[in-house]
Amino acid sequence: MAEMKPVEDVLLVVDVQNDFMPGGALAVARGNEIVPVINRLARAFSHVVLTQDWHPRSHVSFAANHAGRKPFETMTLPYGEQVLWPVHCVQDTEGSALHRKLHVPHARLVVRKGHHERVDSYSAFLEADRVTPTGLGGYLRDVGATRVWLAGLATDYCVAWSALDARAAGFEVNVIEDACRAIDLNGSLDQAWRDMQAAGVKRVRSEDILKERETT
Ligand code: VGL
Ligand code: ZN
Repeated sequence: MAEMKPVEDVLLVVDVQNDFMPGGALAVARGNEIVPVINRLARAFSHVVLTQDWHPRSHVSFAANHAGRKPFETMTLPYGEQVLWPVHCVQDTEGSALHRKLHVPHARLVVRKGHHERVDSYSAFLEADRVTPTGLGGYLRDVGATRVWLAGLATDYCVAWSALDARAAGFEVNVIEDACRAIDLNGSLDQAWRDMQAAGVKRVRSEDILKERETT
């Protein structure tokens, strides 16, 4: 019989970057409200991983790189349907920087995704071609992680895709709903929660985790 492995928790903080904040290039409504929630959650986890959306300026997901296309339209690319976004999270710009009030000094790893010019990556695990790994799955297996807790932006894109891929990779997955905010484009938020529920992703609230994990 296989040996029982102890539960190893990792908090995965997705894309808490300036361009996703109110006033940013791809603003998520009330995205700023999650920063203090995440700071508090992070203190209850010894293992935290951050992600950054990290695009070259020539990135295929930017409407501006397709003649006659506008942001929030969709376009068929070799790997499937792609939403065309405003230019956002360009590598090493103010917009791609983490929110300056995000305070997670003990974060162990920052995963940058969406760096391939021709392929987007909402998921922190697999790029949008659905075959190219970012390496995060291997990292989490290597460090013995068994359970992943997700927070960040946006619920219905990068958080949901990461949650689904984490499940597919065999992790137990919880999305902390009040530590996330959504873009909600054409019903994408409802769809994301349906998909996550169907995949066995649990929907939890930060107060429940903090009650259990915070010591005085
Ligand atoms: C995201 C759209 C485009 C996200 C990133 O972080 O959810 N959404 N790039
Ligand atoms: Zn992006």
